[in-house]
Amino acid sequence: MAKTANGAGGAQRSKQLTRQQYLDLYYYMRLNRAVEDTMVKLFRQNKIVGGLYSSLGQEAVSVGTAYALENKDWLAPMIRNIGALLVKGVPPRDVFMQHMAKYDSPTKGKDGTSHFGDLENLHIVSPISMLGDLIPVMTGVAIAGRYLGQKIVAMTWIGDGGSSTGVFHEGLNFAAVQKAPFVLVLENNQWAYSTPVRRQVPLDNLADRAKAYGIPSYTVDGNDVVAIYSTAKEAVERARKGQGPILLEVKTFRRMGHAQHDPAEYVPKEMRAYWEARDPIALYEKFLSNEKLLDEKNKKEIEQRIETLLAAERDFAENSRMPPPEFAEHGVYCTGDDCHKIRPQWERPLSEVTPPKSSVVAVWTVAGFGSGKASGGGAAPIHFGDTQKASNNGKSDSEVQEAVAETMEAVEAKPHAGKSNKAKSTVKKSAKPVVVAGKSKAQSRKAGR
Ligand SMILES: Cc1ncc(C[n+]2csc(CCOP(=O)(O)OP(=O)(O)O)c2C)c(N)n1
Ligand SMILES: [Mg+2]
Repeated sequence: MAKTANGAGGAQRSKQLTRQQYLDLYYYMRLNRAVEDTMVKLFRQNKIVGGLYSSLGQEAVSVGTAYALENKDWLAPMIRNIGALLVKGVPPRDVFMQHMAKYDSPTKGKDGTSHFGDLENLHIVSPISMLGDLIPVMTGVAIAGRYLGQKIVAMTWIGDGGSSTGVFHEGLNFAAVQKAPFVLVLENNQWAYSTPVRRQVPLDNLADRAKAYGIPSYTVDGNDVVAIYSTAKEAVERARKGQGPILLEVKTFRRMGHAQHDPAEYVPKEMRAYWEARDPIALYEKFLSNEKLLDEKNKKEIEQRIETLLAAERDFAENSRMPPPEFAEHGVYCTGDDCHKIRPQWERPLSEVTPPKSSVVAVWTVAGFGSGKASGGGAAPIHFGDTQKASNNGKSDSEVQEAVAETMEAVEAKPHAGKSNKAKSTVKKSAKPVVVAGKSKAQSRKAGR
């Protein structure tokens, strides 16, 4: 599949990569796969604490896009972007320890998946589990960089499923209107959990979503690392020049289930076979050897280098201790002396649960709300599970009802500052709601009672 530019002024020839850069792309894809293979083994040995998501067959996406960034640029990975972390400089041991919840991990064992970042050095924002939320966050990072005159670009990834969230659209619109130096990679791997993409989006190309925001987009073969790199590089340079954000759709395939627990039996065999025959690493090896950039000897050297590195990184991770139990109370909520003496106060004062004064008279009321009465006539529960008789702050039930009626009268008598006469008369004309045990009188009338 060729790269298609959608509204960016036509696809341009990519800048030529040096031999070393071609080999870097190969190294990082192989490293990405080997790191994840190692983690699958750790998972089967019950050493992985959290969820384990696979990017098998999607390595070209993470590596090709992140490789287009400079050191000063920012990225925020999603669950299938371990390759991007490796390119940015995260050592494999951090990825292992993070998933094993070890004390030396970036979050010191507080998280068992990939919720970690590095704001100081590597410029990585931690993933946010709520799909799409990284889009406005990274737009903010991009705008902040521009404000500070840093000429940085921010990048994040979103799945085909995640591209249907509201925040995807809000975030991309915001990025577009702000002309943020931001690149969004839409990783279309054909599945969102067990939902095929055609069942959730009526578009052939998800890149078309960009049209709604007046920004350019590209559709690119997600298993061709050179096409991805060269397209991402164009997008990054364009964003850096101040020409605004770009959406980059990469079409690929999720070869494993959503996570380790999911055998993905819902995926048609033919579909799997089609994509397995297009393995991005095998395709790239073929390209490199055709171009005489890689021979068997180089390949062996790279394999050896990765094997040696990961053996050491895995050893380090396995030998790291688990966090001490008392560490559980550190870094959460607050660290002051009285922190952990805080006790919840479930009981709420009546004023807090009484409807606020409003210039708009309610046309219906929730039975018992603010009156201390539940619809059955008993004490209204203030919190779920709290069925004890409420004390109503020392007031009897009839006193409470009087207080509510007084409040409503006060609302009606109140001059409506800033409102037109018309608005005032509307309020005056409307029926005064009288709270009865079950429904307001207005509701009772409507119900014909
Ligand atoms: C807003 C939101 N809704 C639902 C979820 C639960 N969830 C996590 S991953 C996932 C599927 C995501 O599919 P897709 O965006 O295509 O990414 P992929 O897993 O294919 O990489 C869902 C529904 C979530 N994390 N956030
Ligand atoms: Mg998907």
